[in-house]
Amino acid sequence: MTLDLFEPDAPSMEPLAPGAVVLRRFACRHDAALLAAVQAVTARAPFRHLVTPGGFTMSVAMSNCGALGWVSDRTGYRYDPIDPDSGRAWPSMPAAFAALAAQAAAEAGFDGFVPDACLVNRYLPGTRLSLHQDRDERDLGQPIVSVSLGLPAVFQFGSPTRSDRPRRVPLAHGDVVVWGGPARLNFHGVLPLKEGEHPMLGASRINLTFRKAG
Ligand code: MD3
Ligand code: FE
Repeated sequence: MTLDLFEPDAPSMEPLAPGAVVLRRFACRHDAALLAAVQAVTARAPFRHLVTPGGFTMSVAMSNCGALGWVSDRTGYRYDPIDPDSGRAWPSMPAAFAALAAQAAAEAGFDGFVPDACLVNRYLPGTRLSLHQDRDERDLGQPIVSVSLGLPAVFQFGSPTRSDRPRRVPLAHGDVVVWGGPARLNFHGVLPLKEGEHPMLGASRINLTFRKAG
């Protein structure tokens, strides 16, 4: 039996709420492969700032891979098989992405998770994501797996009611969170990213969210 005290960089599991668990550092040993895959995806589907139905330009820059991609414009939010910027299908989901997402979901008790959409979010210092629910997916019984890479961020984790004050959860490079069950419709967001320098990602944070959208 090895005590955590002797292995501060080892992965660990931290329950957040019923249906939500943080797998600390779960993706660290795959970070180089994941970042190479992000480069390949965003070379074909470059990061862009989407506009909300209300007419605001999002500060997060986004791309997608997989059969479906999440998009927003003046007409609303949707999952679309076509990248509206290129008129072509989104890049396919890299094998390393799908494998990591399925392993993390299984670790959290969701066996057989097969994502068909991966939203790639890029944060630079000052970028934030305001409190929202993820409810555009067809089957809300399916979990969402999120992978944080690069600079640390403060995640806001609320309840299914917008007015409840959210908790602050720090998320660092390699942390993976699985959200499902009773936590699936909880409000959440990301506070403005602080300045900093990450050895692999410089002054940026990348978040991957894996979904079974269709
Ligand atoms: C909690 N992204 O893309 S991932 C998003 O860091 C999004 O880029 C954030 O929220 C980011 O929609 C946070 C964590 C996350 C994703 C889905 C959830 C938390 C969730 C669904 C339900 C509850
Ligand atoms: Fe979200």
